Amino acid sequence: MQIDVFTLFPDMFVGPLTESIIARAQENNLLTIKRHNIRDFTTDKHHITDDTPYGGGGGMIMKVDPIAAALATTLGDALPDMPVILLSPQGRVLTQQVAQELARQARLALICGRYEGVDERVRQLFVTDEISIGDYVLTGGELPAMVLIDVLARLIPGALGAADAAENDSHATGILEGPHYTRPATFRGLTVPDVLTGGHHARIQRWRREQALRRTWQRRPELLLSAALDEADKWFLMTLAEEDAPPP
Ligand code: 4GX
Repeated sequence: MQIDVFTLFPDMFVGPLTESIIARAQENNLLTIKRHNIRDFTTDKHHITDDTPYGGGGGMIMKVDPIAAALATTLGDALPDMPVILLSPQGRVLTQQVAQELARQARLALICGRYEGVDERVRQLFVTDEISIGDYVLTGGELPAMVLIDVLARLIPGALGAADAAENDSHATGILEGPHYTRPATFRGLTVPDVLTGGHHARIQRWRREQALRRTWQRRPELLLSAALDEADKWFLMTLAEEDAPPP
């Protein structure tokens, strides 16, 4: 997968994308991330990338012409038929399902806005999809772009180690994960549940499933409405409904 990022702050991407799984995916040529500084595509003496809004009011708007030049120069013939994603609070909210849909693409362009946003003609001419990482306000689209890259990177076949497969993730399965333990067996008087040290694989599997269902019922009950549940899951949830009151 190749991701072209258009930003006024390309250096922000260095740390998060040069460590761990994303670094390894790039070294193994599973992922290529190209950063483009929108300011490099200005043609005026002062390299201006923003301007005041028509109609007045506060704030600054990113100009369309540097963004247009950056996209045309960098993407060239690929531009008309590749996804161009604007990160913004007005976009559809990123979920694991949205990520799985985007992960099918071989190439993506991400536009990171700053200030009050971008001239509407950026959307009209270039943007094919608009994504929000959640309902809160950030200072720019760079962190959202990095979140999206991170989510996509671990969905690329071969990017994760054999141990962690993306299929078993919380949110890929539709419910939350339950508790995990590793050594030591006792820490500050807190012990590992006996079932996990008993070596009975089927019992361990069932216990983990029930812990996951209990945690989902307690913390995110709405997820259970769309989760894939079998008869055993439903029976277990019936017993929970009697003991634990769901949150308001
Ligand atoms: N999920 N922000 C973008 C400027 C902006 C506004 C409109 C383009 C269009 C955000 C989020 C987010 C703040 C990043 C406003 N750029 N982006 N920025 N939440 O809050 O994606």
